[in-house]
Amino acid sequence: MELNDFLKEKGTDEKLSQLIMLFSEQAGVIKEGFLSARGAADTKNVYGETQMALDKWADEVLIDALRESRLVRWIATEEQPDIIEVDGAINQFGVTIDPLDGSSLIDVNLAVGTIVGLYQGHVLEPGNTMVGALYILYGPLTTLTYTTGSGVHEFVMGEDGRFTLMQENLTIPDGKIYAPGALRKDYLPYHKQFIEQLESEGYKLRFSGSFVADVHQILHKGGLFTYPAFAGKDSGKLRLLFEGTPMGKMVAEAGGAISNGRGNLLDVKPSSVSDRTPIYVGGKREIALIESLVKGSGT
Ligand code: P6P
Repeated sequence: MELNDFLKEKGTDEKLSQLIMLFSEQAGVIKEGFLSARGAADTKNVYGETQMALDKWADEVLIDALRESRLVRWIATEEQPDIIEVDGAINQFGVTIDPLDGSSLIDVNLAVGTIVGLYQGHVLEPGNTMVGALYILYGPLTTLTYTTGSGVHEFVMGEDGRFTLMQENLTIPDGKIYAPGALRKDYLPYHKQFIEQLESEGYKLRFSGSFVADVHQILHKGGLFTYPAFAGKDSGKLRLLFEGTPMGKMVAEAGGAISNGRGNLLDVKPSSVSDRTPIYVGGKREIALIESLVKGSGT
């Protein structure tokens, strides 16, 4: 079944369906760009990171498409310093976008992706207010996974650029994969104890450097992704709005959970678009373990 027909069959809000379809239509455009707009650009984003030409290009493609459609009122992206308000918006949706998460991996042909958070209004709200989330993963297959609060569903892009259903009502299984970001030498004591506990239980390390790809693997095979707070960086590395919240919404809808170590990350209200956060995302068992270790550590 094609994505559009599936959205209709599920009785998805018409305007929200149009927005999801818009992103699905950009997937082919971005994928084609991988062969042309490569190599680092000469600019830096708000985080001081060199912007890959592809990051900037994909950001512009998505922003232009959203502006032209007028389907959203607010657009926040990881590549833009400020939230964009769309002139003449016909809906009140807000979207948060990481246009190409893991983009530095394109040069070594590893999977990267576009991460999108969908809000009924402004985007500086807790993740549990989202009306949905989606990500497009550019790997051996190009897939689109979305939720609008009624299950998590995965589609695969065909030669014609259209997405057909691959898996409905995806749920995170029990599994023993862990994706540990940050340097071991910088682990805080409770985090070191957590990682050692997982390793003692036989968890296998799978970390690619692309958050969206690593979380996708854990969504399908079980386990946990973490990019924690670490020595000198209480907020860790990853972005709350563009990485943690949308992928956390997805995993939570699939029966997992996301935490900053102290509690549900989806309860956190962002203070700005550039907020960073420690992230633990995956199975509820692993999340309960880290939260108990943090609580017991008194930090
Ligand atoms: P490190 C990519 O730059 C990213 O934001 C995430 O996709 C990924 O999980 C993380 O950073 C990788 O960080 O420090 O291992 O390079």
